[in-house]
Amino acid sequence: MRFDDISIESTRITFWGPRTALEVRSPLPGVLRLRHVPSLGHSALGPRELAPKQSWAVVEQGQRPLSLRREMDGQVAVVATEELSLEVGLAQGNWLLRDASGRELARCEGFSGEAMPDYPVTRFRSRISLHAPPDEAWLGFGEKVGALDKRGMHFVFWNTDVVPHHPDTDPLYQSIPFSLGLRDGVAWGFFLDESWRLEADVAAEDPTAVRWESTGPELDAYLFAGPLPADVVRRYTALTGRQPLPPLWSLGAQQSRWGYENANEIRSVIQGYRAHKLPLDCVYLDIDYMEGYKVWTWDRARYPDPAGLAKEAAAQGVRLVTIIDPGVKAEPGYRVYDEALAGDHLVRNDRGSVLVGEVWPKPAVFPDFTREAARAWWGGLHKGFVEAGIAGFWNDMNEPACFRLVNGDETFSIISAAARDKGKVEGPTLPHDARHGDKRHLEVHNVYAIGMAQAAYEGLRKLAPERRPFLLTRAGSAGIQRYTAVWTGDNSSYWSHMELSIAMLLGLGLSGVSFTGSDVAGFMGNTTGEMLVRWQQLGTFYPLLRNHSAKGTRFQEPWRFGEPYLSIAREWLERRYQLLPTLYSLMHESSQEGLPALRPLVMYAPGDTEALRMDDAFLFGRDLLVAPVVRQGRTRRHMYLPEGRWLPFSNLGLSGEPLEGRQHVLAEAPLGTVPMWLRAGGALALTEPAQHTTTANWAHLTWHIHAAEHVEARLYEDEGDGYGASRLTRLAGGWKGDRFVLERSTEGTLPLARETETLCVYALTPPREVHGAREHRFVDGLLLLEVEAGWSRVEVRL
Ligand code: MIG
Repeated sequence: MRFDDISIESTRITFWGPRTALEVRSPLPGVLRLRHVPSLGHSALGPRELAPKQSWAVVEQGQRPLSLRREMDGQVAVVATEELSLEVGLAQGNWLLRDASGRELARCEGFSGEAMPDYPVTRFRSRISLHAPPDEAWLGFGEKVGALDKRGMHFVFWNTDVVPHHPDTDPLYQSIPFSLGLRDGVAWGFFLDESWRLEADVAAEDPTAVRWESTGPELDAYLFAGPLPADVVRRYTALTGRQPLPPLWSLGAQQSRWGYENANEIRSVIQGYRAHKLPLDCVYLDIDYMEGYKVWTWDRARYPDPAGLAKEAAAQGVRLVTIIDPGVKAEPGYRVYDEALAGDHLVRNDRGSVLVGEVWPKPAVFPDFTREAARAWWGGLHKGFVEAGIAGFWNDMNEPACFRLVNGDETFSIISAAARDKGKVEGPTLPHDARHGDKRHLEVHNVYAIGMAQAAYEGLRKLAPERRPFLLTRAGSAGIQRYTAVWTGDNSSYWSHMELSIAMLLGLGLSGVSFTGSDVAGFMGNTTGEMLVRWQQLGTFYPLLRNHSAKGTRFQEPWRFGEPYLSIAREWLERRYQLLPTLYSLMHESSQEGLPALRPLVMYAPGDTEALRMDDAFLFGRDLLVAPVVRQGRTRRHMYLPEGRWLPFSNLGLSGEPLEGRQHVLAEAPLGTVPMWLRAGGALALTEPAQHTTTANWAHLTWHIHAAEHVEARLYEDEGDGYGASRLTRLAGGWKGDRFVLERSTEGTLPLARETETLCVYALTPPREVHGAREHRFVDGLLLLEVEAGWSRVEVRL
C-alpha cells in the first residue's frame, strides 16, 4: 500500500493511494481521527471525496487545525497538532504517533482490506495492525473477561446473550472497541469507531502486534494522547460523552429477583428489608409483571394496581424499576404491535417483510432503534409507566436476543444449522441480512442497545423533565454511558465470578462506563451465606449495587442465611449509605471528567508493574484502596500498596499505623472485614447510615482525612435528583512548617443543610493549639474536630 497524493485543508488532510485513503482530522485537543479506507470503492462519493460516515458513539466532532510538513526526501509526511504528531509513511501506508515531546506512543504497521461479495450481504475484511512492544500493557476493551491487562487475549465484538457464561466466555453483551496502552508509565488510547462485528487479537497470535479486523469497509480510528491513564479516559469520554449524574436513589441498595411472583411478593420483600432494618432504595420487577410477556402491559392478576403499589413502596422510601425488553409480541389488537406496524418502526427481513422471531413473547417483532422516528415512538411508550410512578427502566435482551426465527409456517432455532445457512446468524440474535432502514443487521447489531437506550433516555427527559432518568442496560456499545448504567448480565454464584467482576468493571470504567455493577451474590446458581456477605462487601463499592437472582435458584435477600450473615450484610449496607457523599461526588466527577468511580491501581501508578497485576483490588475514587476477599474461607488478604503512604482503614475506620507504599502486605480479613487503606493527602466524606436516601444535601457529614504535605478533596451536593441548585466543596491544605492547615471553599448556591461538620484527621501528633474549630479532641492518633458547617479554615499547631 502506498499514498501518491495528498489533499490538504486546514482541518483535514487526506492521503490517497490508487484504491485506498487515510483521512486525518483532530476533533479535540490531544485526539486524532484516522479514517482508514482500504478499498475506496465502498466509501467514495466521487474522486477524492469520501462519503460522510455516521457514528453512534461520537458526540463531539470539532474541527481543529492541522499542519503538514514533509520529511526524508518527501517519503514521510508529518501531520501535527499542538499535542500530537503523526508520521505517515507514503511508500508503505503506515504511520507512527508521537506526543509533543517526540516520544513514540503508537505505530501502525499497515492496514488492508478486501470485500467478499456474498448473497445477500457483502462483507468485508478490513484489518489494521498496531505494534505492541513486549513491555506494553493493553487495558480497557469494555466489558471483557480476563485480567486487567488483556495482552494475550482474543476478543470478538458482537453483543451476545450468553447463559450461563464462564470466566472465559467471549463475547458478552457489550462491544466497546477502546483500548488504553500503557508503557513506561505513559498512556495512550485507541478507539475503533465501527459498529460492525469486530475482532481484536491482543498480542495473542503475534506477541508484538495488536490486530483489529472489521466486517465493515473501513477502520475509523481515534488516537488519544495521555500522558496519564486519566488523561486518556478524559479525552475518550470528551469524544463519546459522559455519564450524566444519576439520581441519588439509584446509588442506594437495590433488590431484584426473576421470580418475584406478584405485587404481594414485592410488598413482602420491602417488608423484609424494613423488618430486618436493612437499607433499601429500589426493587425491580422482572418479566413476570407483563401480561404474556407483552412489553408495556401489566398482568392485572398479579399487579391489579401498579400505581398503588408504587405509592406504597414510595411510602417506605423504595422506588420501583420495571424490566423492558425490546421484543414486541406480534398480536393484532395489542396496541404496541399495532402502532409499530402502522408507524413502520420494525426491523424487516431480507425479503422486505417484517421480521418475526421468538423471544419471551412469541411470535415477536423488533423495533428498529437505528431510526429516529422509531426511537421517538418508543420513548413515548414510557408515559403510562412514568404516570404510574415507575421510577426507572431496565433494558434487557437488547443485544437483541432472539431465540427462534419464524419463516412462514416454519420455526427454527436461531442457532441451528438451518438458521446459520439461511440467514447467516451469530448467536441467538437476528440474521445478518435483517434490514434496519437502509442498513443490514451485520452493520448495526452492536448499536441496537444504544439506540434503545437513547430512545428511553430522551423519552424520559420529555416525560419527566424535572427528574434525572435512571436506566439500566445489559447490552451496549461505545458511548452507552451517555444514557444508562450497565450491569454485567447473567453471572453465577461462583467465587470466580465475584473476583472476575472487579477486572471487568475496571475495564468498563476505563472504557468510559462508570455507572456499573454485577449481580450481587450471583444470578445463576445458589449462593451461600459466606458468599453473600463477601459479595455484599465488594458490592458496597460497585456504583450500581443490586442483589439479583434467577428463577429456581435459592433466594438470596440478606436475611435468607441467618446469622452471622444477616448482621454482617446489614453493616455493609449501612457502610454503603455512609459512603454515599463520596460515591455521589465520584459520580458527579464522572459526569464532568469521565473518570470512573472504580479505578485500577495503575491509574495513579502508571509505571508500576506490580500495581498492574492487582486486578482483584481497586481504588474507590482516588483515595480509598479496597482489597475485598473474593475467595472462600479466606481470613487474610494479600495486597500490594502502590507508591505513597497508606493509612490502614479497614471497614472505614482507623486500623493501624500508616504504611509506606511499594510493598506487599498481608491484612487481617475475617468474615466481617474488608481491608482498606486511605491515601496520604486523601479524604473521604461519610454520612450517617439510613434506611433509604432522601437528599444529597447531607445533614450529617464527617470528613476522614489522612494528613500529608498536600491534602485535596471534593464533595458535590444537591437535592439528589433534578437539575436544581448544587454546591461543590473543596478542601485544600497540608503541612505549613509545624502547622497543619485545612481550607474549605465552595461554589454554587445550594444552602447548607447542617450546622456542624466533623473532621477526623489522622497521622498527626498531639496538637498544642487548634484554631477554627468549636471543639477538638485527640485520641489514639486521631484528631477529632467539631467545626461550623460553613467553616473556612482550620489550623493545627503541633
Ligand atoms: O432470558 O428477565 O440478564 O437479569 O432476570 C432471560 C429474566 C431474561 C436475562 C437477564 C436477567 C433477567 C432475565 N433475563
